[in-house]
This record gives sequence, structure tokens and C-alpha cells, in this order.
Amino acid sequence: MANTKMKALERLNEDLEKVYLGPLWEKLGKMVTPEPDHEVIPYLWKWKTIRKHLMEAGELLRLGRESERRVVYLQNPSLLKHGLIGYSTNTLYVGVQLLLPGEVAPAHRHSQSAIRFIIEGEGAYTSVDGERTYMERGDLILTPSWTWHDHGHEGTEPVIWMDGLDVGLVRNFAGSFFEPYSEDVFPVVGPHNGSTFKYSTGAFRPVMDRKRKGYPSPLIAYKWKTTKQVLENLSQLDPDPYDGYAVDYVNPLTGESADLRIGTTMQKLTPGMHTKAHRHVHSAVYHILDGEGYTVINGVKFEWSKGDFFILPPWSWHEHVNTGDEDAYLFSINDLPIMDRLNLEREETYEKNGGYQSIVDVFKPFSQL
Ligand code: 1HN
Repeated sequence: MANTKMKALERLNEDLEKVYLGPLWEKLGKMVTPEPDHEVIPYLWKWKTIRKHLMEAGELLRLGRESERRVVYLQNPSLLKHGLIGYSTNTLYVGVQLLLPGEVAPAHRHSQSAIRFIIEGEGAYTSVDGERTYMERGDLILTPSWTWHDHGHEGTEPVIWMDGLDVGLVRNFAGSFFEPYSEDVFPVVGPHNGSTFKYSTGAFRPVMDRKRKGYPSPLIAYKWKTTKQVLENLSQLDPDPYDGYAVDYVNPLTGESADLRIGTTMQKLTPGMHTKAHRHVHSAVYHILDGEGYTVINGVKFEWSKGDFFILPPWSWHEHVNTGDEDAYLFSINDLPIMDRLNLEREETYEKNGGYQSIVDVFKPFSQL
């Protein structure tokens, strides 16, 4: 191109910028990348660190309308730079919540979906639209979008659980609404643990529910005893090469994801199991219910043991290894339901090196670097 024309074009680009117009001939490659481009980094938090800070908050903070929940959340370090508060991944939020004996976390509702995964203690309950479900370690409890919910504690020891919400997703869609309830506790309806009595196996529908619609899931609590048995049964078959023995929690009426937007998965890795590497568009946050081992993410080794949490960013190579003598149980939340629905999900398997990555580094928390 002639020099004068080049200069004029550069000038045009600058002129466009001044009036908030853009030259697509310059920017198309930034807008539409050949592969997912994001700043979500993998990160790992040790249980000891999380628990220590959470218990400190237990001594310093009282619950009420001023501070509705006592939660320490997992902040993706690279997203904080952009002011994306509460983003563990681009779509998902994870926090760890503490409720002390006698406390009430007051009732409210929000357009974010929430799931709870119980880590420690018993005697606490979550009430969803008035139905109370009592918590036990390893249970998954749903709080579908816009349902009223409060938590209470009738036991004697601290209860700790993981919260997963679609904070990033809802914020990017500008769909956040929040409303406190007029009282601390939403009026109780029906028998406690009712949804578990009705739907615990998922393969039957009580006749009084013949006309019940599929959304939200009629099952609110997925008990650990049941999940463990399901994985035990699955272990009679061949494992999935990339996930070991793994199940998604589903809505028993639709067979789709238990929560409409937040995917929930439990996987069992038997001693010595080393899964093959793959990558997918959906992101995830993992919690180690039990066991020890490591996950290699994009060549970096993330060593985990009971209670730890780690982030798996979108489109990142990963493989899991159980280095212990016992079964390892990894619970995770993900944004697969959304990716699937929007036709954005893709998966690629790692073909080099027999399907296993080479380890180039071992993860250390940034404060220890
Ligand atoms: C929330 O309502 C709970 O109900 C927990 O326990 C964590 C994080 C962000 C927004 C709302 C709860 C939350 C939350």
C-alpha cells in the first residue's frame, strides 16, 4: 500500500477511537480468538489455611442483617486485578461457610443459583422455601435460583460447608437480584428432609407428584450415603479414562443437571489411579472430600489432600492421580450445563506422551513464592 494511504489509515484508526468506533480490520483477531482466551488461573488452597481464617471469623463476627453469612471465599488472584470480586472462575464462585451452634443465617433469596456441599459437623439445616434439610458430611444440598433460604444450627459443634454459586455468570449477564425476607426465619412447611424421603433413589416418582414440573429439581438433598453407594456400584465397571469413577448429580424428573446452571460432579479415584489428560471449555472448582494425590494442570502439579480446594480454568489440560492408600473422592462444581445449552462445550484429549503431561512445575501459593 502506498505510504500516504497507510498514514491515512492509521489516522482513521485514531479518529475512530476518539468517537468510540472501532476498526474491525484491526481487531477481529482479538475479538474472535481461535481458542478460548481468558485470565482465569489455576490455584489451590489448603484446608488448614481456609479453616484457620474461617474459625477466626467465627470469633470476631456475629450473624445478622448487617452480615448475613460467615463465609471465606476463593478469589481467583488474576481476576481480582480486574475488580471481579468473588470470581473463582469466569462463571463460578466458591466459598466456605461456618455456622455455630444456635446461630441463624437469616432468610433471603437471589437470582444466583447455589449449591452446598457439607464438609464438617452436623445438626445444622438449610431451609429452602420452608423445607428444612439437615446437613451431614458429604451431602449436596441445592438452593435453586430465587428460592427463599435460611440456615440454622441445632447441634453442638461448628458446621462448615462449601457454597457454590454462579456469581460470575449472573454478573456478566447482568441478572443479579437480591431480596431479604421480612423475618429471620422463613415459615417452615412440610416434613423435614421431605425431598430426600420422596426422591432419594431418583428412579421413582411418588404418585402425588405425577403432574409435577421438572424445574426446579424435586430433590433438594443428595445424601453422601447414596452417592457413595452409586460410586461403589459404578466401580464394578471400567472407569472413565479422564475422570475415573464419576457421576453428575441430576434432577430425577428430567435427567438433566441437578441445578439448572451449576453442574455438580463426584468422582472416585481408586489407589494408584492416574487418569488421562484432556481439556474442555467448561471451568470447575474442586473440593477434596477424602484422599490424597495431585492434579496436573497445564504441566503444573497441584498437590492435594483432604479438605483442599483448587480451580480448574476453562480449556486447561488436566489429569488426576491418587497417591494414597485409600479411595480419593473429589467433589466439583462446573459450568457445563450452561456451556452445553449454549452450544459452547468442546473437549480435546491429550494425545502426546501416552496421554500424560510432562510436569514442568509444582504449585506454591503466591505468598510463598
Ligand atoms: C448466599 O446467599 C449464601 O445463602 C452463601 O448461604 C454464599 C455468596 C454470594 C451471594 C449469596 C447462603 C453467598 C450467598
